[in-house]
Amino acid sequence: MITLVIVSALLLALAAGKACASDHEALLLSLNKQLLRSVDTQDTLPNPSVHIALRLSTYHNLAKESKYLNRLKAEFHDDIEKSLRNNELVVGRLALYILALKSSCHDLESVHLTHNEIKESLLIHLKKEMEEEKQNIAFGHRPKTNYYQYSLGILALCVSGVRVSTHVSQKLIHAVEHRQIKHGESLCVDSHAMAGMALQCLKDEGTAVKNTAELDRALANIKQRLLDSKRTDGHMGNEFSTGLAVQALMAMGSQMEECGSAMEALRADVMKGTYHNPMAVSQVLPALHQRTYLQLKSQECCNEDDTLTIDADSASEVLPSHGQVSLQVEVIKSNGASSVFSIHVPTGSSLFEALNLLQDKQTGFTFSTEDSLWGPFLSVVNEEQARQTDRRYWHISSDGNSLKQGIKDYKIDSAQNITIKNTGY
Ligand code: B12
Repeated sequence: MITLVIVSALLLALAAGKACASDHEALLLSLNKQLLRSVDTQDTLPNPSVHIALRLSTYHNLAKESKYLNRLKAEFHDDIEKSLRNNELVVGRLALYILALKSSCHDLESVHLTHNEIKESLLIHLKKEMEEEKQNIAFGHRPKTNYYQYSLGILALCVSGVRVSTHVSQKLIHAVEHRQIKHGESLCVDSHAMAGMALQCLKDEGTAVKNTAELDRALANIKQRLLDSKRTDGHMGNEFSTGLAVQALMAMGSQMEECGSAMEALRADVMKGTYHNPMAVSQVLPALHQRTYLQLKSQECCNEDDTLTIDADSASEVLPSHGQVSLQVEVIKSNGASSVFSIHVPTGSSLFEALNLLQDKQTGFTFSTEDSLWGPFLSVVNEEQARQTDRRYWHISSDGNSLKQGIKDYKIDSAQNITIKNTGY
C-alpha cells in the first residue's frame, strides 16, 4: 500500500514537472513570437539587441531574421555613420551591431564604416573608440558614454576574437573594485551584469590582463553584488535588469539553482505582460533560453530550426479607455526653480501622450525627446536641455517613486504627481 502511495506521488510529481517544462516552453514561444512580430515595424530603426535575442533563441524564422539583418546593415549602419559625423562616440551601439552580425555568422571584415573619408572595419573603429574611452577614464575618471557601453565594447571585441589591451580591461576591473558603476545614485545591476560578461569572456579566452588575481577578484565581486541585489520577490535589481543579471550569472558559471527564483520572477513578469518594449524583451529572452552573449563566440548558424511563425490572430487588442484622471506635472530646473502644471488625461494614456496633451494646451509646458533603443528619451523640458555631455538628465518620478520605465511605456492609470527634475549623475 505504502509503495503504491509513493509511486503515485512520484508519478504526480513527474507529471507536474512535465507540465512545468511545457508551460515554460509555451511562455518562451509566445515571447519569441512577440519579439519576431516587432521586427515587422518599419517606423523605428532596426535594433541590434532584438536581432541578437532572436538569433540566440531555439526557434527561428530565418527569412525574417535575414531581412532584419539587411535592415541593420543599411539603416542602423547609416545611423552610426551619422553619429560619427556629429563627432559622437558610438561604443555601445557599434558593439551591439558587431554582436548582431556575429550572431548571424556574418563576415565582420566585409563591413566598413566611412568617417572623414576614411574606411575602417567595424572592429578597428571600435578598438579606437575604446582607446578614447580609456583616456576619458584616465583623465575624467569615467567613460564619456558609461560603463555599460564600455563593457559592451570589451565584450564585442573579445567575442570577435580581437585582443583587448590590458590598459582597457584594467580600467573596467578598477571601476568594479572601486564601486564606480552606478545608474543615477545606486549601484547599477545592468552594468555589473554587462561588466561580468565582458570580464568573463577575457578570462575564458585567456586574454592577458595586468593582474590575473585582480580579474578574479572583480569577477567574484560582480557575482556577489548581483546575488546581493536579489529582492524577496526574486528580481535582481528590478524587472528590467533581472534578465541581464541571470544571463551574467550563467556566463560566470553559476548553477541554475542560484538563479531559480530570479527565473521564476522573469516568468511571472512575462505572464503579467511586463515586457512589451522590444528592447526589454530582447534583454530577457536569452536568459529564459539559458543562453548568454558569450555563446556568440562559437555561433555556427547551421542546421537551425525554421519553424517560428507569427499567429494571424495574435496582435494585441487595444481596449478603449474609460474616464479621465488628473495629473500634476512639476518641473524642477537645474537652478532649483519649480513650476507646476495640471491636466486631465484619458485613463491609460502613456506619459508621452499626457505630456503632448499638456504641451498642446499652451500653458507654458514644452518638451522634446531623442530617439534611443529603448524609445524616446526626454531631453529638453521648458527649453532647458539636460545634456548627457554635462552628465545631467531629466529624472522622472511619480509620487516620489523613480519611474522604472520611460515616458512612452509608462501608463497613467490613476491620479498622480509626476516630477521631472534636472539631475546630475
Ligand atoms: C546608462 C543608463 C542611463 C543613463 C544614460 C546616460 C549615460 N550616458 O550614461 C541615465 C542615468 C541618464 C539614465 C536615465 C534613465 N534611465 Co537608464 N539606463 C542606463 C543603462 C544602464 C545603460 C544604457 C545604455 O547605455 N545602453 C547602451 C546603448 C547602446 O543603447 P542606447 O539606447 O543607445 O543608449 C541610450 C539610451 O538607453 C538612453 N537611456 C538610458 N536610460 C534610458 C531609459 C529610457 C526609458 C529611455 C527611453 C532611454 C534611456 O541613454 C543611453 C545613452 O545615450 C540602461 C540599462 C539597460 N539594461 O539597458 C538603463 C535603463 C535603460 N534605464 C532605465 C530607466 C528607467 C531610466 C530612467 C527613466 C530613470 C528615471 N526614473 O528617470 C531615466 C530616463 C529618463 C528620461 N529622461 O527619459 C531602465 C529602462 C527600463 C524600461 N523598461 O524602460 C534601464 C533598463 C535600467 C533598469 N533596469 O531599470 N539611464
